[in-house]
Amino acid sequence: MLNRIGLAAALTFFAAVLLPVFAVSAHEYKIGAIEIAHPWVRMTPAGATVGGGYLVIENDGKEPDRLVSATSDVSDRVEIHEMSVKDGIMTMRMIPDGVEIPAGAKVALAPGGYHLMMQELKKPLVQGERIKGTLTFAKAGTVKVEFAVEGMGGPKGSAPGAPPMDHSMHGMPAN
Ligand SMILES: [Cu+2]
Repeated sequence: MLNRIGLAAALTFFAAVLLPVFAVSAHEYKIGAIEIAHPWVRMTPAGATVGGGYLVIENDGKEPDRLVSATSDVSDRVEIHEMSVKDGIMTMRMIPDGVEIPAGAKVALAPGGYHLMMQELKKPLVQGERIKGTLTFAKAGTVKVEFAVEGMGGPKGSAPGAPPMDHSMHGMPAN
């Protein structure tokens, strides 16, 4: 049996081992000049057919690049959407050309703005799971990523006031 000192030493050891694991939860990816921070999707209720995906993209290069497409293991396809509010009316549209990432710029796909839309979900997105997928950039190419499935409020430390986004309207094929 562990005495107190042994237990303290054991706890210190586990803290040292586990802390880097927690740090990894803010996961990042890099391809060419493009850095991708914490791709995540919001958990979905059972029966939901779409899920919203978010991430921050930084272009360290001297030329603009463009996020042109994405895939996920849990959906038939992934679309790139933009949500905006015009004259008090929320609109959502698919952006066929993708999202430009200007040279030296950081672009956030976040609730209320640009986002990825996983269409025709094959299963509910469960908080705590990771979803495998890919992101393709016009210049940098394709990078494999994992989307962390977060709770309804999104990841801790995400922009305050960002409203939970209702993607139910995307159930219509017209979207
Ligand atoms: Cu959308």
